[in-house]
Amino acid sequence: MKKVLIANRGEIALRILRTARELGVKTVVVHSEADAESLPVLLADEAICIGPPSPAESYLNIPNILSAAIVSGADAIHPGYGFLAENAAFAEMVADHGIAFIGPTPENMKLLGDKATARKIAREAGVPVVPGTDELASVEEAKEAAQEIGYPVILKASAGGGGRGMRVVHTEEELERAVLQAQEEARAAFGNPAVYIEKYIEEPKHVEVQVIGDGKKVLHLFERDCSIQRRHQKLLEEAPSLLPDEVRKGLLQSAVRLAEHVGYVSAGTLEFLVDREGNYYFIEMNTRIQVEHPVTEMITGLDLIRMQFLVAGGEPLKLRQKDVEQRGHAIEVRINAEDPEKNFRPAIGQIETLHWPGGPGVRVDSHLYAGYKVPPYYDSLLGKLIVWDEDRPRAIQRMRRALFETVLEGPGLRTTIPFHKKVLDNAFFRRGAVYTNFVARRMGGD
Ligand code: MV4
Repeated sequence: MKKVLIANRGEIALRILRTARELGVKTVVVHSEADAESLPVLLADEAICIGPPSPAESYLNIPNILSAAIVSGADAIHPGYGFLAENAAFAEMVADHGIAFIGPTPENMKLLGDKATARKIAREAGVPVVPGTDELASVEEAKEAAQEIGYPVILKASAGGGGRGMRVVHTEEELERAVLQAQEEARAAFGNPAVYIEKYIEEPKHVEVQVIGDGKKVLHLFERDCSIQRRHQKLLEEAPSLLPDEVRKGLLQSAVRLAEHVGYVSAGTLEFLVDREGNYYFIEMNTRIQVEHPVTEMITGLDLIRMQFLVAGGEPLKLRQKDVEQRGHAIEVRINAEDPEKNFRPAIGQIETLHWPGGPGVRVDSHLYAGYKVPPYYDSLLGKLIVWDEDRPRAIQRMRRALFETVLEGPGLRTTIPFHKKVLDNAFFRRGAVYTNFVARRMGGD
């Protein structure tokens, strides 16, 4: 692999660029007009403007991205996360042009991208799923299934995921309307009205397993707890989770079994819910590198993006599962340009004063620089602050210290830093009493 085109922006474009440079791979960064002064553009070997600020005309603009790859002579494309990262048609077109797609195969994406199909495959692979149905054929079927399962139930869009197109239903009276509305919303949002039903797991932990495959074998790189989220936007993640070892073991084995069952290639994440009795259920798989991958890198000492490059270059994974070691505890906080005092509404601005923390066990993944103007067209992530220490209490203390040092100020700029300081001081968080309703129940969120 001689030259990679990075089809993304912000901190993940910088993250990919860093590993490419260490591998001696030339970098081409595509960018919108709004990102012409971004750090990845400034650091790349080549930069190609692919369109106006709006994502549809730039980072989602397949013809322009493919043209940039051909014109620059890139022999690989890394999609990062979001945008085209899980777009099977894009991955197919990249391969059709003889360019390596650094990520899973289009088949992996098609199979696992449909949430009802992913459930079916999980069942075939003997992986526990939440009691529920495949795609609903009728409202009648929904009623019978809900009777069988017991209320509350949750309706989910097959083409949804990440919390989009979900609806909790508490009684049979509301079920019919809910099914019809969910189908309408799914058709409007995803062009696919298929919905399925699951028993609603009250107060679960949201735990996800990192895997990496080379098409022959799959390794797990342990798990992450992502329960601290607001409206399905993760805010703080940590590795490992706080589950008892026998539950963790089952979860990790299930994840590898499912990924091997589909011949999974590259990095991927299997999401599970774990109830208060320690029962774990597969709910969906993300066929991409994720924002929170650094906490896994910190407890294993591995470079996941590097592993993706090597797999995409045709190298079989050299590591065996027993070589994958886990040490200590890592925590990541997402620093967004949002105002926690104003219901997390966007609060962007120019970065006037910027001081990142450092010292032992502290990592900053951010594209910010002093004077950088945060463009309003994209997500609000300014950067991720990640810490590692020998155990969770020490990691919490280190994160509090790192946040204390961080200075990120500018006219009109507000960030989620004060929110994270409160979470780290919260007694329930400190003793690990963390479930998906943590923000709503413990932080007065919604
Ligand atoms: C669930 C659930 C409870 N029961 N499924 C699916 C997508 C993922 N990002 C969150 N999802 C959930 N699926 C069943 N059967 C709880 C969640 C969930 C959640 C749901 C509503 C509001 C906030 C949530 C935060 C994390 C997990």
